[in-house]
Amino acid sequence: MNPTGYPELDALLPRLDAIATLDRDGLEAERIAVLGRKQGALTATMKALATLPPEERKRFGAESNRVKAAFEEAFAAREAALVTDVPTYRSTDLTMPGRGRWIGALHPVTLVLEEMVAIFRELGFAVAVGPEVETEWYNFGALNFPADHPAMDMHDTLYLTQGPGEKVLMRTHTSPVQIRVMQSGPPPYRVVVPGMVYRNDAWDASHAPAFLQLEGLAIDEGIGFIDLKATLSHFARRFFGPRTKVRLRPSYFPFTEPSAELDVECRICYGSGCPACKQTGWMELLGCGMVHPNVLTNCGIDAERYTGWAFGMGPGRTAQQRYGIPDIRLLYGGDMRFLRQLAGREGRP
Ligand code: 2NL
Repeated sequence: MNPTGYPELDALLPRLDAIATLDRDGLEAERIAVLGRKQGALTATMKALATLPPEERKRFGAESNRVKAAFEEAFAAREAALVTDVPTYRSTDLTMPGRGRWIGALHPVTLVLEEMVAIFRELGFAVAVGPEVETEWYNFGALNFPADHPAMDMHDTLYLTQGPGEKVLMRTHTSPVQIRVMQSGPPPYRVVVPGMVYRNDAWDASHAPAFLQLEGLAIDEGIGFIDLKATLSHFARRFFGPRTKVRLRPSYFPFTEPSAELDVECRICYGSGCPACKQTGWMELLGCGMVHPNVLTNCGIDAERYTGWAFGMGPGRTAQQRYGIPDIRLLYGGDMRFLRQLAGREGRP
């Protein structure tokens, strides 16, 4: 707009040009600052009109009205521009899918553990848990370990105390919990025990110093090896599928006699041989056996009257087998790109 020749009016003209740069809030503030009825800069100037001589009043009035009209036009133009420039209902694509958000998920090993526990719960097993710090007696002594068994070496076990008195250690298996169950009252017992166990092992492709274990125990009158075989074969087929081949091999543990290992047909190659099963066609699922009478006696149970079986397995190892994971560190390394592939449905965006 051209100058009016009136300094009071011309002083306002730079603000006219600046209107095109204002945002929504700035625009409203400027409208009040210039045209506001009480404090507006232009309004104040126009109020001076009354004090002027008549012909001056006419010319100044006309110029003031031109300035006012120019401001009103500029405010209206800027308001219209703001409506169409910023993303509003006009420019927003309402059909665009929302952004996916990772809300977290259970770890694949936790999912496998929960599946395993659910199968035993179907069969009437209860779940028991207990301390991760144990005495030497609960971890080894009660379980019929001979006094010089290599598992008790500093090399294999994380001891928390040294010197005289009973040693305290990180449990190397969850068996101490079953010992506590057996001490808590007379049989029958049918329990599974999930939990973390600790070994003095360095990380490598097949070892972690802390890992999950699931052990189980069934003690009653008249329980035999056939109950072990039937229950654990059922478990393997419920977990891996109804046509999964299983086999039992003789083994040795100090706390069971006889002892066995249960293998399932390799889930990767289905028996033809592959790196995951080291070309054998079989994968070791768990260790098991009839609870040694000495263990029952150690817990105050009449080993003439009661018999039973126990097992132990590693859900982390099982998860490796199921998904064909070559290195255990992939499961515990925290690389979300890897873990997301195996995460449960609830974790997906
Ligand atoms: C394995 C397999 C096993 C047990 C754990 C157990 C517990 C009590 C009594 C008898 Cl209280 N047995 N647990 C039995 C057999 C195998 O673990 O591979 N362990 C290294």
